[in-house]
Amino acid sequence: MKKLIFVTATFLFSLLYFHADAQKIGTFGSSVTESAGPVTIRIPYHDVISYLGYAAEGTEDETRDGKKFYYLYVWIPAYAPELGVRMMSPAAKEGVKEPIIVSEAYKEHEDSKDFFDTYITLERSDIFNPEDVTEENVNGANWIILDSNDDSREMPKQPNRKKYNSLLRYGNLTGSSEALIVGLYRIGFTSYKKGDVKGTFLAQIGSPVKLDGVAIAKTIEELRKQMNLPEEEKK
Ligand SMILES: [Ca+2]
Repeated sequence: MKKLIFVTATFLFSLLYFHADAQKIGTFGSSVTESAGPVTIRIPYHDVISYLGYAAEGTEDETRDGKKFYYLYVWIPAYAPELGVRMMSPAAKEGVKEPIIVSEAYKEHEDSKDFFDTYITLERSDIFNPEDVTEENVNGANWIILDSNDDSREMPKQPNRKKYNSLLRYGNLTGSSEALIVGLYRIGFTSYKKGDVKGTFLAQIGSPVKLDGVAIAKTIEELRKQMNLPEEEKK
């Protein structure tokens, strides 16, 4: 009971905290909930990996339906019952725990106040073996959009006080849909609005089970490095 009271108090405190400062992000809760009286809390993900990035004009990976898409590649090395993906702009660092992957673009624009209305997708490729993760294969891969989200009320407000940050949970943790199989995934991020996307962002991937060997990177070269695969020969 003591633990429950503590959790409830922490939850209520975090609500106040969010209200006081929109630029902080709380723990990343899974689909599994626990009720303590009138308060229902989400059980936090066991593993959370964070990525700090910066999106700017001319750095997009692809234009889809007039929207400039940026991708983060994710290698899932073991069956995952659920994955949570959330994204906020501008990036918040306070309270974000290791492991944090800090992109070069972020390091260069760390102090930028720019932000954008985020929109995320979780996509799965037809690449299921680590050896097949090559630039050529990834460029020719077929991608299926598993889920997407524009605005989540669970996320902190943006500096303009709008709740335009994004969050999604995908999997069968609560028995609703399919689990995530081993393979290459990507998170697509863009702005709800068409046109230029500019600003810092924090992207997080949460898993309810320990996922050793999960790799997240902006490029396939970086991803291969994290997966302990040899460097590809430049053609
Ligand atoms: Ca949005």
